[in-house]
Amino acid sequence: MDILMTCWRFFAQNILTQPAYFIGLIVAIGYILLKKKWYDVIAGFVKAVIGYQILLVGSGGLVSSFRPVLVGLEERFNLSAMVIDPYFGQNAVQSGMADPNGPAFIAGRSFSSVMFLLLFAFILNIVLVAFKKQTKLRAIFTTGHVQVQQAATAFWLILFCFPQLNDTAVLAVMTLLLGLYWAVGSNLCIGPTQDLTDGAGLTIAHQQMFGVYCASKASEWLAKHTKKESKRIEDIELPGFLKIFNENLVATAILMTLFFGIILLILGPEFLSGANKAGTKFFDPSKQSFVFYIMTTAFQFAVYLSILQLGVRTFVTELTNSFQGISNKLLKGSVPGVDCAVTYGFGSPNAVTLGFLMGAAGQFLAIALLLLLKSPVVVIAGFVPLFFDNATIGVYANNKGGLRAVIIMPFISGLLQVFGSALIAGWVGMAAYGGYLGMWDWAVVWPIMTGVMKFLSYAGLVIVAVALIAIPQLQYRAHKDTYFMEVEDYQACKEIRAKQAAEKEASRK
Ligand code: ASC
Repeated sequence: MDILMTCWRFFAQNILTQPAYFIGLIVAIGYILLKKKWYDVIAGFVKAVIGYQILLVGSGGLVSSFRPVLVGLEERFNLSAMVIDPYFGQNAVQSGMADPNGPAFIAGRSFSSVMFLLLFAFILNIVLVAFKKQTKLRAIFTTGHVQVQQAATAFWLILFCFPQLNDTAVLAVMTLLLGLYWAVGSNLCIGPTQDLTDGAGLTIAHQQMFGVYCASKASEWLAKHTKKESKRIEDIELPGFLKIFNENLVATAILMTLFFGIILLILGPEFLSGANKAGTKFFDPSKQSFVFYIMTTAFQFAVYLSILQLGVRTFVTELTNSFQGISNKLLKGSVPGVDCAVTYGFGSPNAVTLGFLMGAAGQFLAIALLLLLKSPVVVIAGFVPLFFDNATIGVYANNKGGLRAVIIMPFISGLLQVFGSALIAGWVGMAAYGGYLGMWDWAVVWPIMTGVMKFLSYAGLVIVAVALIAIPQLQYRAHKDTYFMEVEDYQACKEIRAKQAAEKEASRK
């Protein structure tokens, strides 16, 4: 037993929660099943791991180049409030557990069984997909780092609803709810993702899966029900000098220079060169002029975005090719669920930037409203929801509804992230510990689930679980003939659906 535990812990720590190695392992297993030569297996593993590591450099760079802005806004406006960010959320849960005077349902608890949760949820995920004829679930979740963050928040929310549960019972409820959420959410995004990537054979497994689905559907609806067509960003030919915005690097750099420029100018050179609470020197006037500092910071955004896309390109081809081995031999008709940043390698890169900016507009407006309305919980924007939710929603919105949808959907998402997080974190008492996860699903879907379970107790738990189980069944009902074909043979699925749509259109006329 001890040896088994040690092995599991080793696997969980080094692979399951490290998406780079997890994806690498999946690629290697896929190639082995496809009976590739040993050196091709090694090459595939290396490319997948390095590709993912490049993606991490890109996303890490984006986070750090944005830090002065968030730190600055927080201090300048004298906000002492809750940061919405997965890492702050995780810290808040830990502080709550460690605080003897904290809420009774969480104080003194410990959640040491997170590794078991990941194991059970992983097994549950595989079983649900293995029985896909019955469950209609087709996706395997591979992004362990977000599972750990979500487990921490779910632990708090579930104990808030069911404070009487002992450790084993909590683990059982979490396995059920999180396992279902992961399987159902990533399955929901298969359709929109196949459409976006033209059949790359993957889906997203992250923290805004329901958000992406809703935004895709709403964008589709908008495109169908408005007279004036809105083109996809990549199809818009800008006139005159605006042509330069067709080039992604130029567009990102210029938009970001304006955005950063305004905020960094408001903060001012003194503040950024050390006259802040922590004394952090973001900018060194003896080495660089302030104008060039602003330009460098803004341009870095375009730099890291390009790095991130390079990483995606490096590993996605390997993953798509090798997963054939798994989906043909081990888990028939399944797709891997990957980090949302993978979608930035598809569609228009300008949708990433614009989605982020519109999401930021929504969040900043919502925060201003909280301040004006003297809300007891004030939210501070965190970079991860601000960028990774809204840019992702922007990419999907653009694909289904063009530029107009990219302006609307991430903006609404920004509002929801702030208001939803303020409500739930205030209610369950997490706000007092300075952080909440804050990503779309955790600002919208989980608060609803929490509400149902808090008010209806165990009946609520059953309702939530049944609702989650019903979602893939409803998806299947909508496209019985092509539902499984969507992952098994996307091109054929696309043709059939196009034909059906044309027939429907003709009969309407
Ligand atoms: C998250 C989280 C990250 C980022 C990353 C985006 O939710 O915890 O580190 O998003 O996965 O690529």
